[in-house]
Amino acid sequence: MSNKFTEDDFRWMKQAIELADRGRGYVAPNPLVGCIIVSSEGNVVGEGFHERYGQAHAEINAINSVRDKSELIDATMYVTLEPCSHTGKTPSCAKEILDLPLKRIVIGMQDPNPLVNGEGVAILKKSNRFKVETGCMEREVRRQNEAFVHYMRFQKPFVTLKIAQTVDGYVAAPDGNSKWISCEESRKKVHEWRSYYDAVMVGRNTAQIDNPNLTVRHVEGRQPRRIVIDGDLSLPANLNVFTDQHEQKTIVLTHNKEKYEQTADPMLQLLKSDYFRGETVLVSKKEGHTDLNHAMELLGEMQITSILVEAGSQLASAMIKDNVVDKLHVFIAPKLLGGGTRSLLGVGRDRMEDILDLHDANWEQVGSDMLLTGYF
Ligand code: AOF
Ligand code: ZN
Repeated sequence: MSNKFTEDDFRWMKQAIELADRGRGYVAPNPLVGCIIVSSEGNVVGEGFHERYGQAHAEINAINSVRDKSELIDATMYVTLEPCSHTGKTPSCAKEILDLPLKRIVIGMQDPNPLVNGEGVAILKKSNRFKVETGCMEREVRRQNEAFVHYMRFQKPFVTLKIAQTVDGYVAAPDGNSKWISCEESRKKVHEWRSYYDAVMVGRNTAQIDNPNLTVRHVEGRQPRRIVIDGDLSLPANLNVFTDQHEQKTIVLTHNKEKYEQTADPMLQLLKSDYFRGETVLVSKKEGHTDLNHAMELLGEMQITSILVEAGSQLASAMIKDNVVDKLHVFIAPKLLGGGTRSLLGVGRDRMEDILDLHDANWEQVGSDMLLTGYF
């Protein structure tokens, strides 16, 4: 890391990152952004974050929060993401900043949005009015916006797979029951994640056997969309995800063209008493199954930037095999079953040379469980 940043810079940027995080769950498909303005005397005189999708950007909220504008003279602005150069739903932040008597602008990372992508920094630098420095705590801000960065690069959702297993690698007893392997604290954490991701995904077996709601209940937070892969489009219409109060947030992915066309006909739909008010999406078929890569492409087009997969072993394994998983969370409970359903059934690796080596792996204790987080 370059040494152009001081301990104070890190301290203020850390505060800006923490502020940005308060928008989690509410700003997608846009990024989390936080901004702190520190006076020449070293006091925080303004702060703001991107609170809701479509609303004011962090920099503008921070500027507007400054009560005595004279405090802006020779102040430093800390902003986690490069100020935007474009006029979108709001005017360009870089251009708004140009009018301020600041001395220095410290930026976490360059904006990967092709509409900005260095242009914001160029506008600020060209003015020759302030010192502009990028890359302060870049690793942390990239991680914070991992879904946004991924979505900007691939136009596909950032996919996290969650597994809750016993020490000996089982996710359900031989009778199929999986309630509960992980501890209460772990389950609470999953609800928190649900509120952060744009959507939660399961396959047909989980939808049918567990009949989950996939809602946020153990914590306060935004309800995610729910994606069910029902290749043949034959799941019973009375499942929770198809009938509860969030029914309209459910997306069904199918490769059954014939049945899909029936659901697409509004007249036929209205005749049904159990008419599903969510969305059904036709995905291509690959080796008899829903093509997962195509599914991700289509979900990306629907502006779904992040997905938490809470699938059973079949879909989880298929997703790893098809290379659509970006991040893995495994809860390991201090319990043994000795038999039942394994967490993964095979991910297409037969030789040690092909082993899937997670990077940036981290272990933490959650209640009585261990939680592994790593990246593919
Ligand atoms: C945000 N919040 O605090 C910053 C953003 O559609 P718009 O006009 O809201 O512009 C969205 C883009 O603006 C976004 O993708 C990112 O590139 C840039 N910066 N966006 O929503 C913010 N600073
Ligand atoms: Zn902006």
